[in-house]
Amino acid sequence: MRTAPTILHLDMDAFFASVEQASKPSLRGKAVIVGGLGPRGVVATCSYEARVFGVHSAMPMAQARRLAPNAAYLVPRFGFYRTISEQVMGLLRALSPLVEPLSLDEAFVDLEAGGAAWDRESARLVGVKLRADIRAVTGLTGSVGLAASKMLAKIASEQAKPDGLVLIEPGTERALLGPMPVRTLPGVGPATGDHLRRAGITTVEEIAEAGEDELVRLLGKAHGHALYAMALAHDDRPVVAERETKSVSVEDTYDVDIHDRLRVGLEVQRLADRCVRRLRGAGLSGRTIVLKVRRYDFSTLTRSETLRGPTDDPAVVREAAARLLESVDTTGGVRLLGVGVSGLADYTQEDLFAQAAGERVEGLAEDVADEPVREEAGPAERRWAAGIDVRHAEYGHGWVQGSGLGRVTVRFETPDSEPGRVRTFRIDDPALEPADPLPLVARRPELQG
Ligand code: TTP
Ligand code: MG
Ligand code: MG
Repeated sequence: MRTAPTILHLDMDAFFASVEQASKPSLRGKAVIVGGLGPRGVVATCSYEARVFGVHSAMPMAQARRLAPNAAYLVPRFGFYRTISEQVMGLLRALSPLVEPLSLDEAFVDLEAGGAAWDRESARLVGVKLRADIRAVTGLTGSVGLAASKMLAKIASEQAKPDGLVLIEPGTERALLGPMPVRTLPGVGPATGDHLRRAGITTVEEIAEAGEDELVRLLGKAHGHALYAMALAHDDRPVVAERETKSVSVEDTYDVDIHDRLRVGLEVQRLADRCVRRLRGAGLSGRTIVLKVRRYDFSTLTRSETLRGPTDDPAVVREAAARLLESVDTTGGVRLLGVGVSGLADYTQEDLFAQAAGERVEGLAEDVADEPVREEAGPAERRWAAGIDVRHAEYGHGWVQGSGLGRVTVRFETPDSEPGRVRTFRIDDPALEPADPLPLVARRPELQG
């Protein structure tokens, strides 16, 4: 293991919600909840102001509404989050050729590989400057962890949240980890945590004390061995640059459209198995399960579900694909089916046990606009989903605050305006149309690569 804290972990603070607050001045400092707003929707994330009410990611939206009835509830704008993510990742790539993104808002950077830092002081300076640059370019805050290993860098950024920087001095790792709950370690989810607790192990120090043999007995060879090493703060995993393969997928086109719903289901199961064989063959696991369906009329749609952590378990992929299929109308026949896994990782970061036991977090289909029409939401209401950008011929740029009963309420404001005024229109008002998001920060030429 290296001796200098030159592995950096960045994670943006309340990412989706912070982007919404930066876009919408009236929401700054307020409880903002982003997620699926339908009856079975879940919270993608919420602002720190909403977290004090107990709201958190993956919570059913109905429960969030009970806890924080006065919060702003918005649908996610994935395309825009991706744009912001690319800006952030660009800043990281300027630091080192070794940048390993873990999600839209999170990445490891090996600062030594790029010569950006070689010791404690140079690493800290890079972290401080990075946070300032992120703020200048995106208007958002991200938290930075610095340590001599990936595991500790990630723990450090978690401690730094929100809007901070924590550097873990090499040599202090074990003392720091000792009193922490076992759940702090990568690979320990709720199920493994329970399993360890029943064996009387609740802290990292107790894992170290139990010894490797006991861990292997409790958790099996691979998991036990890995966990014991982590508890001793041994983590030699290198930062690996973004892999070429972004997803592993398989698909089949049918000579004759498939009409039988049962048969469609069986095909999806078969494709899921084939996809997992490919995934395993490449030594990968993935977090997002994608189902692709092309219908008789060539209309093609994709549905996706994001698990709490990467998986290569065929049962998990099969189940997710089957769930996704439930939301797709196949009347009229199906011409092509595909199953894919993206969000790839080399190892299963989260809880293997839990996933096999079917515990998971249902993510959001990325194509929200493409979701099946829900009973209480007609096409017009969905067109004017809360949070999306609009433009009015007379009043300019704004966002939908809410809609219903044939009306849509729009707040007219832009990222660099004062909090704006609200106006209500008929949903078919010809002067109102959907718009693209506006940049969060007015372009500053000296900061653009
Ligand atoms: P996180 O980094 O886990 O959370 P966060 O950035 O919202 O908050 P924190 O300050 O604690 O880091 O996730 C990044 C984004 O990914 C998050 O803003 C929304 C999305 N997301 C989901 O859609 N579903 C989920 O279950 C989680 C955890 C995140
Ligand atoms: Mg985050
Ligand atoms: Mg994150």
